[in-house]
Amino acid sequence: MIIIKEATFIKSAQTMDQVLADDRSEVAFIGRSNVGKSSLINALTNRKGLAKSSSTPGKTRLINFFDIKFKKDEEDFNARLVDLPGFGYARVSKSMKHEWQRNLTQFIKERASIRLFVHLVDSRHPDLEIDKEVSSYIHEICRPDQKILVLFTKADKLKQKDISVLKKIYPNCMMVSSSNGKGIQKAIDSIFYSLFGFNDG
Ligand SMILES: Nc1nc2c(ncn2[C@@H]2O[C@H](COP(=O)(O)OP(=O)(O)O)[C@@H](O)[C@H]2O)c(=O)[nH]1
Ligand SMILES: [Mg+2]
Repeated sequence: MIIIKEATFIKSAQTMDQVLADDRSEVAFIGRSNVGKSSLINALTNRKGLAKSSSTPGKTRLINFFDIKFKKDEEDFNARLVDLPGFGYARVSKSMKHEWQRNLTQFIKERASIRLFVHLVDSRHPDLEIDKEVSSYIHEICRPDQKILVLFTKADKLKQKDISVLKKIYPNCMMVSSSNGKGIQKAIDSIFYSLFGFNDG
């Protein structure tokens, strides 16, 4: 079993010169405001207040860094979770062309240590234009040493028939719920194997 045994908030970078040195394997979380990013980071790390979750979208903080330690078979593996608030929003909104949004795009494109992009999509609204744009963007910039994982959030809100419909359209989709824990262990495993390259399964 793989667990995240340590998780520490390191800092929120407001400007690009505040970002951490890229010295560990990183997981970049991308998704529109309110999709459940902070809640998922808390669920994955099993730390309730680690990432601040709220129903009001926070747009001031730019990039949040959390250092984590996985444990598998008595061995420790260091990694970092990078929360990118409002990334998708920044990309598609014409009215938001501030410099930091260009910087954010540049960060995502040029950050050497990102090994995995986790794109969060609300399972109740899987076909939003903003998510299509984000998806095509990350596929466009994704390097050979990087992977992309799509997680459908808030699975607890779906009825059985909604789940069947989603699975028909996205046969291998991973659904998670930070509320009831569904899919969380699978997501941890998937993130771990993407970062550290063991054979999955
Ligand atoms: N039912 C349900 N609600 C969730 C889940 N994850 C997050 N939420 C709620 O959705 C809202 C936004 O969550 P948050 O994690 O702050 O989203 P963020 O803006 O993407 O960081 C909050 O009111 C959460 O309580 C989930 O798995 N199930
Ligand atoms: Mg958040």
